[in-house]
Amino acid sequence: MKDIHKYGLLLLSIFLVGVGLFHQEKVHQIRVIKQEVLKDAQKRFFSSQSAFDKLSQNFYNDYNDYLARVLHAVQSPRESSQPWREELLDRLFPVYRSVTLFGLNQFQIIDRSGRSFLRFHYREHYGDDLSALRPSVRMELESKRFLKGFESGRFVDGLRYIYPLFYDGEFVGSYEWVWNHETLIRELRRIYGGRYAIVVLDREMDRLILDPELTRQYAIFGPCREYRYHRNAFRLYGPAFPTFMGRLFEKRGLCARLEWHESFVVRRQMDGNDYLVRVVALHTIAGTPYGFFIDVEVDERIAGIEHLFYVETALLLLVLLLIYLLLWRSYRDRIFVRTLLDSQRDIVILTNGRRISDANRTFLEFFKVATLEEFVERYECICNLFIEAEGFVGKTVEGVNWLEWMKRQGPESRVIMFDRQRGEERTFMVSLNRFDNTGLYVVAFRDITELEREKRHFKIESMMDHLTGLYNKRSFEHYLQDRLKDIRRFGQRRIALVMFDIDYFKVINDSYGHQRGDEVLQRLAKLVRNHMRQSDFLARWGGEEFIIVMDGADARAACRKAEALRRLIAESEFGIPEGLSCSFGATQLQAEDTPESALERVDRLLYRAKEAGRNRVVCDENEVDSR
Ligand code: GH3
Ligand code: MG
Ligand code: MG
Repeated sequence: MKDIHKYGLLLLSIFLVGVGLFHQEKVHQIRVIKQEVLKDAQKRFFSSQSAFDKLSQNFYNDYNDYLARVLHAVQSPRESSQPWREELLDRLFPVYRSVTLFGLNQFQIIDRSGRSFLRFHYREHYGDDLSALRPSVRMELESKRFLKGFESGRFVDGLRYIYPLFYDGEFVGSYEWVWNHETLIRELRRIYGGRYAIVVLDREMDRLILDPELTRQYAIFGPCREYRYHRNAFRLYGPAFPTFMGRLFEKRGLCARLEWHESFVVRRQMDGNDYLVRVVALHTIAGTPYGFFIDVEVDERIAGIEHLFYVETALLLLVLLLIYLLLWRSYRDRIFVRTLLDSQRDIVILTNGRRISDANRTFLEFFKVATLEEFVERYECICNLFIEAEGFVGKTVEGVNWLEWMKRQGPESRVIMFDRQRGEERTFMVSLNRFDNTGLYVVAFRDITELEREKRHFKIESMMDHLTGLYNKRSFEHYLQDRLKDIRRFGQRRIALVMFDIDYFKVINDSYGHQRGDEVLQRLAKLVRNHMRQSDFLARWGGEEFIIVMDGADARAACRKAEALRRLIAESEFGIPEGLSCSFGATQLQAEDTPESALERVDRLLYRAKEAGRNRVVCDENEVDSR
């Protein structure tokens, strides 16, 4: 009966497991999406550089040999380098100018010792030792290969391409192009749209910038303390952008996460929007941390998944609640039915006539068993406990199973079973109700023992005369009828009828009162009864008239018996001075007699006795005068 709690716990576990699975699925999907969008951001960032690659490559194809020749020439000891600088400027400035239209920010030629030979973007400034300042220049001197990557410089920070120059197979120097952050972001926005930023480690910048004053012009503080934007790149977005980025980054220690210097994606909710913040780690040419490329996009996919998770969870909860409600209702119904059954005083079982499927508490109590299983083990079928008796249904009736028989018999079937509690047989009235179409019946056994007893009692009561304790007129009539039937059925049987009436009883009543009259009637009844045989039937016919049916007596014997009674009465004491006498009529019953004819005859004889003076017996053939 604690089932409902078990089901509740089960449903709760299902819910928790379900939510766990949904959550796991959600986390997995979000992880996949984050990986995808991060890859996507990286791809965007690097594929947007292809235009710069192409420009650099074209320049390399067109001018590499020329530049190599010039560098070779200027580095021979006899030559003065200044005229060569002039020539390079003259010849390449238009090319440099056209590339700056595409966003190139720096073009510089470096000699084989790592010194700046010519800056197109700052022509007056040359000859300084770059290898001491920038690791990329040192790397170039060692590797003598094409290098590409980020690096901070003293004028420009950004994406740097370094091309080696060879003359006759001999390394003579290199040249580099730098595309600054603004250019990169412009290109990204041109291709993809969206909001991007590049932040650079503060220490990377400060270390190299020529003039501290330039630092302030050149960079402003980024979203986190150690990072800066380039002012020009940041100009693209207007003054609201750094505030927006700052607010995005101030939440949940995002700045701390930058310290790991790894790419990642986070989701941030701000101002009612879900943002995906994609952070791609950027490295310098030397492989050291440079900064980050940040791509901010309004998220819909992850929000959709989160939404789906809540919908799934809510649906699961709803379904489980519904199931619980249904279970609870059916549990309530079951409890109700069980309580109803157990509160019955009838024995109620569910059976197909052989096996009991269910039983109520009264059943268990009556048979003194703890469980139905115990009963089945001990007795198998309830019908094994039916006591065979006339008029009662037994285990089988005329070869038919008891239940079958009761179905045919209708509602009046009765059985007797032994009550182990009270140690007596009890009578039951059985009612059947079809349970389903599998042959199961709800069978109720109503204990009618008390009812039967009462019925019997009332029957007896209705047959007796209260005052004298003799049978009454009704009983007598039944009895007479039976006796007459016996005569007809069995032929010559001798049965006689004697009727007697108190003489002058009215006078007794009148003289001593009704009470005394009653006492006289009682005394007379007792007296006569005590002188009757066992087989004689004595009844009060009415008033002060009595009647006797004498088994085995013919007219003569009846006559004799009546005379004996008359004398006995006349000689007995009744508490009244004058004593008592009765007049008698006696006759033998005939085969053709009806109750009416027999009574009429005996009544006539009694009347004759009265007529003749009372206190006498008048018999069928001859009158006996007793006086
Ligand atoms: P008879 O010799 O002709 O039979 O005279 P009787 O007075 O006995 O006859 P009757 O039929 O005139 O009177 C019968 C009386 O019996 C009348 C009635 O009051 C009385 N009686 C009938 N039943 C009872 C009874 O139960 N108790 C008492 N005390 N009197 C009864
Ligand atoms: Mg009388
Ligand atoms: Mg009378």
